[in-house]
Amino acid sequence: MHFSGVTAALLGLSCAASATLDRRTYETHDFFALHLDDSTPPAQVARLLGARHEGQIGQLPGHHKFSLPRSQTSELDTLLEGLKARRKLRRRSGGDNGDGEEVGDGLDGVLWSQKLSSRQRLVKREGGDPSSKYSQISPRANRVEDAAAVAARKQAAESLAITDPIFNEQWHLFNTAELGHDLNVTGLWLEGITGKGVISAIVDDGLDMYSDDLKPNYFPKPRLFDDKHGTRCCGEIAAARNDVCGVGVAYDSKISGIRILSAPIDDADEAASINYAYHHNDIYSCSWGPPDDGKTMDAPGVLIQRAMVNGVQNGRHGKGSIYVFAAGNGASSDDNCNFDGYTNSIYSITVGAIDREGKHPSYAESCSAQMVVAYSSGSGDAIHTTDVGTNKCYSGHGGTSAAGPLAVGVMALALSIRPDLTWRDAQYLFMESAVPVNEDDGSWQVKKTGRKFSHDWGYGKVDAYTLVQLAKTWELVKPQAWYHSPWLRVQHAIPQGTQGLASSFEITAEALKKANVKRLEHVTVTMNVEHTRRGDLSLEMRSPEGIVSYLSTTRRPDNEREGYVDWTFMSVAHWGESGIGKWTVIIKDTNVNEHNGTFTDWQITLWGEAIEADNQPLHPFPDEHDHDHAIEDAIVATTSIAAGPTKTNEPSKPTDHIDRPVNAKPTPIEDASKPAVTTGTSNSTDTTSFEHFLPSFLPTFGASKRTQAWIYASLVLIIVFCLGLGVYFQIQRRKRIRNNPQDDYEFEMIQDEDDLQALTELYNAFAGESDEEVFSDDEEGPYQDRESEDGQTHENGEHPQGR
Ligand SMILES: *C1O[C@H](CO)[C@@H](O)[C@H](O)[C@H]1NC(C)=O
Ligand SMILES: *[C@@H]1O[C@H](CO)[C@@H](O)[C@H](O)[C@H]1NC(C)=O
Ligand SMILES: *[C@@H]1O[C@H](CO)[C@@H](O)[C@H](O)[C@H]1NC(C)=O
Repeated sequence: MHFSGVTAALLGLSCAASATLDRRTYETHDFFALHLDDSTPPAQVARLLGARHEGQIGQLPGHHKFSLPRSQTSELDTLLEGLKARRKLRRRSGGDNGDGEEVGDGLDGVLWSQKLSSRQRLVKREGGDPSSKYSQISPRANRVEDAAAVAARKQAAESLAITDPIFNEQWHLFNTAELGHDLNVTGLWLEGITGKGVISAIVDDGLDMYSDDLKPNYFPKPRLFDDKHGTRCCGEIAAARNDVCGVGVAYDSKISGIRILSAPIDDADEAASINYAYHHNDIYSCSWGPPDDGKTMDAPGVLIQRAMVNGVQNGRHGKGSIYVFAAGNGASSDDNCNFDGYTNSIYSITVGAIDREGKHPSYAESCSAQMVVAYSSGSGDAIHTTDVGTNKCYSGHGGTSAAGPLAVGVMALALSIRPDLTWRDAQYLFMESAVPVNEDDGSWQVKKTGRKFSHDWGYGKVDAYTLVQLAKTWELVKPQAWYHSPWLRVQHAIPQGTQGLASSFEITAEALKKANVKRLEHVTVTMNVEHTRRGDLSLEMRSPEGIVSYLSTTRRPDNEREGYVDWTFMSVAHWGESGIGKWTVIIKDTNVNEHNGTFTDWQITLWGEAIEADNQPLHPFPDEHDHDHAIEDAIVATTSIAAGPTKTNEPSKPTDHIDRPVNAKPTPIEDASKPAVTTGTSNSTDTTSFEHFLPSFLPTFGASKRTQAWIYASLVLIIVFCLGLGVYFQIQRRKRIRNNPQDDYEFEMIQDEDDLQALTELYNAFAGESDEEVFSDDEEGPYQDRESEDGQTHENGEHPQGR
């Protein structure tokens, strides 16, 4: 597996490629994704559309990628519009199960469609280059080491035969200066718990297979010039115990690299990546996300959301893939991890940062979705780990990027002794074992269970020893159950200033029992707010138990002229509560200015552990229509103007928490002021907008206003769709006659060095399967997961320029 192996690999690639390669890129082609029902073969659809079937999308059953030459863009757009319109129609006439009318043209089995686009949407949560602000460390020279601790570390290293040259610099593993500020992991190693048999996938910019520190624990992928970030993250998790650099937290565990950050990719590539080899990869370490600029509010698309649900439901043979995400580095730009659809997903474990002196680093974002913190840069030091190069180390790894992989390493240790833990057990273990820090900084709320939660620290810092001891005897939790409230209608202007607009909903014991929910885990709130400046808004949620989640905070850079559109916020702060009683959300517009808005409606979902494990179904895959609702169907929520505590945006420093509520008894919202709007649950108060929906000369069919609306909208859609499809097939027919199939990019050959280079990256980059094969001389063997292989290439549309 050295140089000759790699050469052979490249040759192998180019040979294999001559048969399957086509350099279809976004420059020459459009790509689209379809979800097909079981009875609709993708080949048939491809034939019908004159498109090329590019293959199944990762592990998503029934989801396929297709391509068409760029010259047919407008026809493709027409087609996709038509498919959408027709599904809308069927949903209305026959419900979600698609029992509506069929057109019978062979496309009735298309359940979902989306045009794909290739872009570089995600950023690393650390500048990968040495000029990064997280790497600019002015080392503190005057740290005083504790003699007894130094002796204890020496003894541990000797017992464990650790001779790695920078082990003594790895304060995050054993801190001899700030005692207790480390992962507390050496006791586990002494018990022989080192991560054997567990594989962590680093979803990043690739990693360096030539590093002598990673090679022993590594599923090979060729190295690329910008793969420093992934390499450093890998080193933290699984750097080998040898004479190179330091050791990883789980130094006998394995790592694999899934490369997504080096070039533009589309949602299908990303979906495939996070399900890649998902029976083998146990943990997916993700130190990236949408830009942390304090103005981006971005969530993964439906395809990626589905892949995540697919991962937790089917990965690891049904135990569930464990996704760990870095919380984000945007705190100094007022960013908050609830504006990021990856970190605020219930399927991910969000890890923030704490520095070696126990302080909250200025970059580290806070939010109600943050579960724990782990060590990273700050107070004049950073994480010391492996770097790109055969024997190269790095002492400036930082940002929340560096914190996430430490939590991954700890979970790898736990899984090595308890491979049966589910994705939710992993979350419980982090939460139950986390150690609260800086408990008097005013950021902590105490729950009835005695457990404490802080938006800055989550449930506390990760302690490897405590977590793994707990894992040893951990009783697996019952399946996940959930309760969705109805949509709750507010439709009221948001006052400016310190007063907020409060809206409440009562959840009864019966409702939760009926939903099979025993106790809470995550709580999500989806909401619609219209506002002319999003950054002015802040949102808090109060549980029946009086625990407050700050779901969103004000953001100075966020000038977006819209409020929250079907955005789902998440909180882990209510974990363990019963959920029974009144839930209140309070939205505020604390910037008194010309920008104002209206709180339209909201929906709350309580996720938790099932009462009865039997008969609890899995949650359906997310759908683009999950939040569809007519405002008339929303029940009118109890709404009032409330004073109440405010967390707008305070920089995340412990000293900034003085005016934060600490275990404060909740301000009685109703008492705070007079009720401003309606109280009650009537649902027919405001139908005037619909009275005038139809011009009077049109027949009403004696149906209700809403039904009339559906009927007319449906008719329009049918007409549009039929026209569109007609045009499309007409054009297709002409194309097929005109085009010689040989010209259709089926077998474009590699022209030169540059193409070969691009090819290598292409195969390596996006969960490509083929390189596993060519590297199979590795003694660990390649992944054996061949179940869903379909020989597809993972096209990423990247342009080799500038690399
Ligand atoms: C909503 O309206 C319908 C029909 O007007 C009525 O039967 C139902 O009880 C109402 N629901 C509520 C919650 O008031
Ligand atoms: C760290 O682990 C040891 C066992 O090795 C345990 O006794 C100790 O309490 C832990 N230290 C802290 C600070 O939690
Ligand atoms: C916002 O302000 C404008 C101008 O002062 C006013 O006309 C409008 O009614 C306000 N809208 C809301 C929702 O408060």
